[in-house]
Amino acid sequence: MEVSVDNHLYMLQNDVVGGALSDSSSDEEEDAIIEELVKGNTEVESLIFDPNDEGTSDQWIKRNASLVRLTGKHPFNSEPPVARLMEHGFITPVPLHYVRNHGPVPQARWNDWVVEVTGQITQPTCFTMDELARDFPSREFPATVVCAGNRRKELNMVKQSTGFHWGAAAISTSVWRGVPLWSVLKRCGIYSRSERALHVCFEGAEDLPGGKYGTSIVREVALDRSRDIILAYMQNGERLSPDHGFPVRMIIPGCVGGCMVKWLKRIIVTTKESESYYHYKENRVLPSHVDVELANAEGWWYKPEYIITELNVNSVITTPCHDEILLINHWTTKMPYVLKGYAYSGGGRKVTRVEVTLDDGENWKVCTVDSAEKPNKYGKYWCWCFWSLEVEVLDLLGTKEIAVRAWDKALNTQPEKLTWNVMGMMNNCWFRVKTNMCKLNKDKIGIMFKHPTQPGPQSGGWMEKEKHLEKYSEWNQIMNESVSSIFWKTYSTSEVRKHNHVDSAWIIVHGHVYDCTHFLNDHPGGRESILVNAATDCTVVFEAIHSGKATEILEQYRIGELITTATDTTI
Ligand code: HEM
Ligand SMILES: Nc1nc2c(c(=O)[nH]1)N[C@H]1C(S)=C(S)[C@@H](COP(=O)(O)O)O[C@H]1N2
Ligand SMILES: [Mo]
Repeated sequence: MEVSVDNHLYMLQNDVVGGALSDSSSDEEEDAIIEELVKGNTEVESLIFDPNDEGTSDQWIKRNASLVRLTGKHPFNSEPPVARLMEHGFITPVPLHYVRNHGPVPQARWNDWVVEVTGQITQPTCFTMDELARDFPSREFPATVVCAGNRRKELNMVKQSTGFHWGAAAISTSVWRGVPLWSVLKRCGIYSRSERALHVCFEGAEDLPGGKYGTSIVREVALDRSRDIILAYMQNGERLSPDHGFPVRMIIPGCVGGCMVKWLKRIIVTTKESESYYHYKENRVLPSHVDVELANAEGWWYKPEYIITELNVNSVITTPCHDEILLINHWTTKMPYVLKGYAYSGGGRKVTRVEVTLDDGENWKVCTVDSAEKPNKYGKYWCWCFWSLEVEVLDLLGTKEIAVRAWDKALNTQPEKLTWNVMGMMNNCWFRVKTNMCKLNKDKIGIMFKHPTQPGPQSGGWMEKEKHLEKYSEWNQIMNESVSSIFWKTYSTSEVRKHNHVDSAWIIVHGHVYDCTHFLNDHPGGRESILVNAATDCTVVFEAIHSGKATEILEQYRIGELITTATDTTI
């Protein structure tokens, strides 16, 4: 029953999108259709002042409460529940768009924002927002934004990387409007054939622990009209929202989200690539044997060949969803079941094939692929697509695992096994959903589906179970705790609670007490992320964010053990 209702919705959605944006429709028709899609979508996802933002520098921003927070209260990094993301189909409502913020959101105003274009150009210029919006022709088109860390939690289950736990929903699609980058650079007189001006750097507005957020692309890419690179000031028909870069951000279709600088303040044309800390320390895939120490010792961060620009081909199963139960009985075994998900690739390469295996790669079934967008005039595709495959419930009964892989126009496909890398980037191994038989009651059985992970601190994926079994036994843990309380000073919860400010910031992790005061200014996540959690137990969120390296550093700040007494808990 549930299966068929769900299918029906999906069909409706794709009829509208697929039919509407097919090759035959005119530009006006397309505009009208995009408008309809956007309108239908934004109304259903509400925005509120989230209590989680209270006391942080983002408390002025309204957000959607269903987003899953991946780094605690602050900074705001979140993804939508994947089922909810898929419900909306091709265009993601802005409130549900995943968010990746390295720090506080700048409180910007349209009227006094300027974008400075500077460096190796003949006419350095500062543009106001009105000038950008009025004095240049604009382009509007749908483009999918994906974080290079999408699906990182699967890698983290093998070994924690330096990145936090993205699930499979660090991806969203919007209709963006903005000024083509080439036209801005041309207006400012970028040298046409010069050895000097090789890179175009972008810089954001926030002050972060590592300085300004910034990255760069090479001049040829920046000026390549087939790439549709824009300075975007509208998303889904409205001005940008604070979390997505208001008033203006870069959109570099087909590339990783990390290239698309938000709250854009400066464009610098230079002989050298971006010198931002974030350009070097993020958005790279280093070889598997390289950890933080080796990367520092041997300068791996600075080897240009490991930088990520274009997205790789990827696909994910979204139906069945995690923990979905499919009832098995005399009738249902003969019924069809429709597997579904999304797929994308980078560089404008179309997803040309999606395949599902029910026997660990022995045989592959070819899925139906719905590419809702029309390619640009250079034949490039900037958006995700949706795939589906009808199987019989009986087929699902006979398998332990459903896996998916996609192919793109260049015949790139996804690897069977994951490739661990220190920053946990670009995971695109086959997405595997496990099936478990379960007894629902005396005479009812079902298949329960398990996704590899659940995003952020949420537990439940099949990879997490495997990891948990490997970890120390409960007995060891109890022993450790009782032994350490003999050697360490002990503190009550009410004592710890007093240390919640800049001059004394304590935290509790796994029942140990840490004084982080002297680490505040060195913290790669910023001092605010510790301060908003000071004096509380942040075990779950600490574990979900940090690498082994961070755990080592944390130990230097241990001052004692927490004791919980009956009186304490009633305070
Ligand atoms: C003394 C205590 C702490 C230490 C030693 C520490 C250490 C680190 C380190 C080394 C990183 C870089 C990533 C990595 O190597 O894992 C990091 C990032 C981060 N930490 Fe902490 N941390 C501490 C406490 C906290 C607390 C209490 C929170 C909040 C619950 C927090 C939130 C974050 C965030 C949000 C990031 C940034 C993640 C990103 O933007 O990529 N940290 N921390
Ligand atoms: N100024 C600035 N730009 C930024 C970031 C940031 O923290 N600051 N994060 C980057 C990363 S890593 C990603 S994945 C995308 C996310 O865009 P979104 O939050 O609109 O989804 O923005 C990029 N641009
Ligand atoms: Mo990202």
